[in-house]
Amino acid sequence: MKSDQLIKRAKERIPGGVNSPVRAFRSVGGNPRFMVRAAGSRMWDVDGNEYIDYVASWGPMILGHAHPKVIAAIQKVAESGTSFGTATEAEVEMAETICSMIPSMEMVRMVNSGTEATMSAIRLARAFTGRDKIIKFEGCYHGHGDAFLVKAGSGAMTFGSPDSPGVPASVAADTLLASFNDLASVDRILEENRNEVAAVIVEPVVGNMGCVPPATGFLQGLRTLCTKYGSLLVFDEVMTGFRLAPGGAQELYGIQPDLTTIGKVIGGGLPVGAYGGRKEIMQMISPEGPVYQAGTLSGNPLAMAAGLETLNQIRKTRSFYTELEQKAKALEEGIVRNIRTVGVDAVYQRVGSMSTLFFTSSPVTDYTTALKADTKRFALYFQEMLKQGIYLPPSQFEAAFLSAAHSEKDIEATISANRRALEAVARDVA
Ligand code: KE4
Repeated sequence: MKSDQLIKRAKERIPGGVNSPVRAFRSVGGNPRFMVRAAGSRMWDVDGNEYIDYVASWGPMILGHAHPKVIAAIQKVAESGTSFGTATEAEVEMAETICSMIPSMEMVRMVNSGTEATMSAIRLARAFTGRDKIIKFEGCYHGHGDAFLVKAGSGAMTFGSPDSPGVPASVAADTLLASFNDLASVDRILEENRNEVAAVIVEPVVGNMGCVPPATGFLQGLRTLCTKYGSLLVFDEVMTGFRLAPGGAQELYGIQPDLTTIGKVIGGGLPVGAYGGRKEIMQMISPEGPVYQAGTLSGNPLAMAAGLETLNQIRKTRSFYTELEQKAKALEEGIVRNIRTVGVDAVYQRVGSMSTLFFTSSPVTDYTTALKADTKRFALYFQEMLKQGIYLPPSQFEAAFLSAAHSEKDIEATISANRRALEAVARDVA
């Protein structure tokens, strides 16, 4: 297949043949498929194979691929130039839109990736509090900034390198690790490092161990502990922002973080990230304040156009999230029915339109229970689904995403493919 020839060429010049590790199919086997086109819920590879897509470019494509209005917005703006390196009106519009949808973000700064957003948010939290340490959770992923590659999730977890070489011990020493859904672990670390922890950063709904919801009271508990110990609560909503509700997970769970990082959806598929929060904190950012952060293409016209149109499409459809929830629920009911009928050890976890099918017998609530999942069975399941034209994230430790473009027919086809794939796993186990 052309994909097989392309990966050979790619590996000559690109590490692993990919520009982001999770695309490499390393943990699921076989060669990655090279895509050439996508529209709505579908993608096509270089060999003409068609797929129903549940990666959605790892979250951004919540409207579906190549939404006509988004494409038109990019085309229109591109004709007037692609980047000026100056202030533009679209950036003001984007900032006002984000702040109106996520009220805890009184001010916001655009950057070019989720990694830049989280790196900047942590630098700002350290400056604001005058403290150096941060707390993150095992299995959470906040991009590839040095401070976060400590027991990180996503690709780092997939390839068994949660603590990447190249991160100086001195940097890693300032990153303290707590367990997700375990408030006592957070309280203990804050107490042992009293007045030294600048921030607690968390994926309010974890996507990067696979989908792991917060236990009741966990997020509120984090809010209370951060206030008690004078640490900032940073919600990393790069994945959950605008995905779970117009105001992200913080709206869904009613929690007010001090800083929030976002990305993905607000770029409509173009490179983007942003961080923001309370005005008194954000005013420390250069040139208003002394905390330096910059970016050649931050707030660039094309990403602003794609992102603004995406957000406009979401906001103009009053039933946007209700319809997404109905489809996601129907898919969940079908898959849960299949798990029961086929009788495999698998657990389906979902929040809104993000979900993961774990090959394990008990609920996944944290890093330890996530690691119990059988990645070999997941690999077999992934390949069986791929054969049937269903494109899932190629890792047990990732979330799958539904878009507004997925039809009831897509859902039915996915449920039948899931049944056959689970039967293949059951046969393999027998
Ligand atoms: P980027 O630097 O990849 O734009 O964003 C980093 C990031 C930060 N925070 C959260 C919660 C994230 O999920 C991410 C990136 N997500 C992964 C998918 N698990 C991106 C896919 C990839 O690495 O190729």
